[in-house]
Amino acid sequence: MHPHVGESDWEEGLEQAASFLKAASRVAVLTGAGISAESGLATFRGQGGLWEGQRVEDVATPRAFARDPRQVWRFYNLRRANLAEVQPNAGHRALVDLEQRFGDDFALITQNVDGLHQAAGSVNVLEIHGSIRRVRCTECPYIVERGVEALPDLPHCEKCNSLLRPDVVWFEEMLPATIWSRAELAVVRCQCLLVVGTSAMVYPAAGLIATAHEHKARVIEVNLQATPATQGVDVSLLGPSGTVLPELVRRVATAPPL
Ligand code: BV8
Ligand code: ZN
Repeated sequence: MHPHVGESDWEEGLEQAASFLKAASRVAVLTGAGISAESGLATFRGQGGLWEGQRVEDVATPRAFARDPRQVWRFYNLRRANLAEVQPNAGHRALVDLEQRFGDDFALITQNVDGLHQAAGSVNVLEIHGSIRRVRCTECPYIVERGVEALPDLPHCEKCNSLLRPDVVWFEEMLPATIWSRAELAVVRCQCLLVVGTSAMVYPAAGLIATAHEHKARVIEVNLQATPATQGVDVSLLGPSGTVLPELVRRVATAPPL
């Protein structure tokens, strides 16, 4: 099913996007919840951005956790349970193929905390908002992978018995400095930034698109619909990433690497 743009502009858009990727020696990718939608995971804006009638921005905050840690853990334990039921989709897998073509000159920057890129086989993944597959202690340096196994309603640290929290970045919290600076560097040094399945509303992540422009990189957007970033991108491919990305990567893969 080709997205609703005219046959010719669709073909032209794909060819132009493929030519930007083929001309690049370094590529960076920025993904959002949209790339996991076809795996069956809800997006933020998809649910109208609401949780138990509250704005996600009000549940995923240190203040909300201090006020009602049970409610915040209900939010994350449900997302972990949903994650246990899903698999990466063709969009995730296409980015694995793209990474194979660019090797170390490739960085996958994700806002997603679902770990599906790594589950698909992606290697150089920068989780700028953390992961719900990890938990960390609110008091001691204890941090551990717990995958998607069910957790108690209010998990406690096995070292110091303090409250555990999901190892994610909440609103009004700083992003992990090392991972963020590696993400910024990858965008500053790339010739092409591929932006997939993000509403480009949350900062500083969305700011990476402007950073790419400032450094004369080509920007390709893949989304079901236009976003605040669409006006500024070089090519906007409107369609489901699980369909668009395999087609785009197929066209890049045919050309010999630079
Ligand atoms: C911070 C982890 C310093 C937790 C997340 C500048 C301007 C305005 C506001 C700010 C600013 N700077 C800072 C802020 C405040 C805030 C912010 O950006 N607020 C927004 C709401 C305006 N940023 C912060 O708080 C950041 N920290 O700045 O610290 C500070 C300190 C004190 C006080 C102030 C500042 C921290 C931000 C990170 C928060 N954590 N996630 C968790 O996941 O629970 S953000 C979370 O929401 C996601 O990680 C992601 O980043 C965002 C959701 O966006 P998307 O992933 O894009 O998903 P969405 O549903 O919105 O869109 C899906 C898209 O996919 C749609 O476009 C849809 O069309 C498309 N789609 C759907 N299906 C498909 C598809 N596309 C293709 N194929 C499909 N099949
Ligand atoms: Zn502890």
